[in-house]
Amino acid sequence: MKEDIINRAKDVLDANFQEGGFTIPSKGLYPFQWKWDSGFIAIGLAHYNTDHAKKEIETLLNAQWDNGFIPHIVFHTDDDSYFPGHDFHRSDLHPLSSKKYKSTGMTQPPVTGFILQDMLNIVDDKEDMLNFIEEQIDKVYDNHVYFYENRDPQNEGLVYIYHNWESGTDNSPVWDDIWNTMNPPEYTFERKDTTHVDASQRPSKREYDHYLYIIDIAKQNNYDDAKIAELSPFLVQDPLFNAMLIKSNQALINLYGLIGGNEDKIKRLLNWQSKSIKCFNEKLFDSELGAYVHYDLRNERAIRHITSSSFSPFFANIPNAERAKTLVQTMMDKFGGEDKYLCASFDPTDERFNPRKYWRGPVWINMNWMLYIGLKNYGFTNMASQIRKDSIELIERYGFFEYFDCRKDTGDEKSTGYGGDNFSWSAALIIDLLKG
Ligand code: 2M8
Repeated sequence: MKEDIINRAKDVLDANFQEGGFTIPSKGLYPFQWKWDSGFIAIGLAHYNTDHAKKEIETLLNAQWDNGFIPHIVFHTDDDSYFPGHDFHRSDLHPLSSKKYKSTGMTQPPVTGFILQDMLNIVDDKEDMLNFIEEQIDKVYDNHVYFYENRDPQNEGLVYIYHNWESGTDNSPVWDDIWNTMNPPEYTFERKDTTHVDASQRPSKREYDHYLYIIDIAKQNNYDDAKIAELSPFLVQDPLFNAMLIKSNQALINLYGLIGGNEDKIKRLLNWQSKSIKCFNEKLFDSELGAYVHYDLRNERAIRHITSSSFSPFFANIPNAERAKTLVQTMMDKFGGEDKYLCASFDPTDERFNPRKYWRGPVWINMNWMLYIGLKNYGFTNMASQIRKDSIELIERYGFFEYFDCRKDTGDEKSTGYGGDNFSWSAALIIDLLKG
């Protein structure tokens, strides 16, 4: 059974690998290279095709801008089956954007640092992988410099995102609080996603108006970070994004340690690290909810809802032992129970929860993978095993879908996985969970 899933997962990844040396997340729905997808995909590939794993990361990092920024989508081809495409995003407006690759002018969670370390841990030929890492690591370091120098206006050690697409958790109910502060124009455009996936599983047209409007403001200012910090109606300190940055900081410290030299960089990373972890714990933990929450920097208030991102600090070793216990209790009370698969992406007890709509409730394999590793490292073995078991069961039951209903019994005989099928990171991370 285990070998069968691994073989099927490899088939998914191989079918999604493109001539240009990158892997699309899902055929039809997502025809380009996405930043955090690439990272998760490289982990799966590292288990059986090191060349493709390296290529995946190299291709992504080749599209880096001269200011260290790494975009969220790299448009390697002129495929017009996705909206909004490169002609809407217009990365060329930024003076330091890549001249060679068209991309978006926004980013995604900074996973690449810890991915490099994971790749090293997975492969047999450590020397070869360490050589590769030595070639690439400064690009990832420069990306962290970019974040701390441009995305932290109050010098807190916490970076902001200026768009919900930067979070990776696109239509999370958390963003509803921000949409309530905005009134964007009605855009006229042709949705492409809903030709591949039922509209009930995707964001609404009105949500897309908000998404496009934020990009328009950034474009009017040529994607200038200082202007975005001043003007964007969306400016959020996201626990998931910052946890990924902290996890990647630590990986860079470890990897530079193995490579040798680079004392100045290690010193700078250590400084960011202690400041970031301290502020993360002081500012983003909500003791009444017993969980970490998002902070709306534009409107200077916490967004008090619990999501799977609320538990991502486990992955980056952020909570102390006492707080970790509180966090697990919250997860068990609200997200757990015999009738549910772990871990819903949004609090199932909240009225905004929707079990089948994208990031408003369904289970995502990348989040489960992170939570599994985090909980295991903290010694919450039962909870970690449950998440691993549930992830494998969902894939066995439904296939390599993009997301899943967390209810074990939906009362619907036709119940299935949701979103895109043959979804790359679901395949990649199941390989890692099964081999780990
Ligand atoms: C989803 O986001 C894209 C926009 O970036 C979309 O809906 O068109 C998200 O789930 C995101 O986290 C993911 O990276 C991307 C590709 O899988 O799809």
